[in-house]
Amino acid sequence: MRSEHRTTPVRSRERSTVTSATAVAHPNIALIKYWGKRDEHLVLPWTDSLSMTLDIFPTTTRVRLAPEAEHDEVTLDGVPVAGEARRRVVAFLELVRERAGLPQRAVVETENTVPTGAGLASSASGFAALAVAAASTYGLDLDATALSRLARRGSGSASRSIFGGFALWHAGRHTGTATDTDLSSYAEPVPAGGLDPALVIAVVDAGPKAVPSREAMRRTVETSPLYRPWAASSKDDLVGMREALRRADLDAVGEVAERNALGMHATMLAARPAVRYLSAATLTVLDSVLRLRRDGTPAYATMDAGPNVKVLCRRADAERVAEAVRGTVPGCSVHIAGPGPGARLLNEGG
Ligand code: 2P0
Repeated sequence: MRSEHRTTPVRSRERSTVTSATAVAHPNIALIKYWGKRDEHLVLPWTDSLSMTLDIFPTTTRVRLAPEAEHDEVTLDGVPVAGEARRRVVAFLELVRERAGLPQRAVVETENTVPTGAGLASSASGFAALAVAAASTYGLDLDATALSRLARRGSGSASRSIFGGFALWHAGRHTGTATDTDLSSYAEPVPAGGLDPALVIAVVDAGPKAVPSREAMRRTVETSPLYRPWAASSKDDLVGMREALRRADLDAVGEVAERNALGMHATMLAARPAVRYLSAATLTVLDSVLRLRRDGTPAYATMDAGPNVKVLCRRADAERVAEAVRGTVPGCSVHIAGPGPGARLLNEGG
């Protein structure tokens, strides 16, 4: 079902469209995971999720109107994008054009600094930046909540990258009209004052993933006997996570995040056929996290749709954690991230 409603006022095209706009957004790492959609077209998840937006690996996207063009042109790091990736960007632009009532095609130029397709959430920063830049270029006057809903339609996790720091993405109402459910699913910031966290990102493999997360999610929901129990326990995890953030209790945040991520991977391992993103190198890094904890350094692991490991720790311990992780896997690159900013417009040309 198409959602043709307008979520916020749309300015007249004469007054507010610009020739081009550029936006920057950062990836986010979920501490309570999003895994599984109840509506693929509207990108509505089964569960709430909660993430930290990073201060590294920004994506910068420029959207320029191309009045004479018959097709959209999409490039990533200067190279034309084809196939499924292009189809998703064009479908997103169609949604924006439909809401704006403006048929013009666009040139979309994206510069990514995160290894694409490595389970490091490049689609989150990518569609958050695209949502902000495209909304501006096509003259949609959207507040942050509406931008979060719009970014969600490109990629679920992008709804969270609209915001800096910690963000909670509401699964939204499960009943009602498509309009009701669409409006009820968006991200919002979560206060976490007093916490001074870092995520140490161990990239053990920067290559593209074997199974796209979209397909892996679908297979998990449809075939894994562990999916429903995990989704139910994730509700409790979110309650625990919010309480731990409120208390600025890093150990509690880490414990909940680690069990939520391991549970998500358990759902995939039980899917038919199994989806296994965790590699031998992943387990080696997980062992080093256990050793750190045993030796008295609070460090907790989370993994996404890939073999790379993100280790939550105190900012003050980040260098030591990075050092411990770096030595464990040959060729592993390690990055330290803190909480980063929300998506924003860089300029408006025209
Ligand atoms: C997350 N992941 O919460 C989870 C944990 C991966 C594992 O969001 O189909 O690229 O575009 O909505 O957002 C990856 O999924 O999926 C993801 P779509 P997305 O960060």
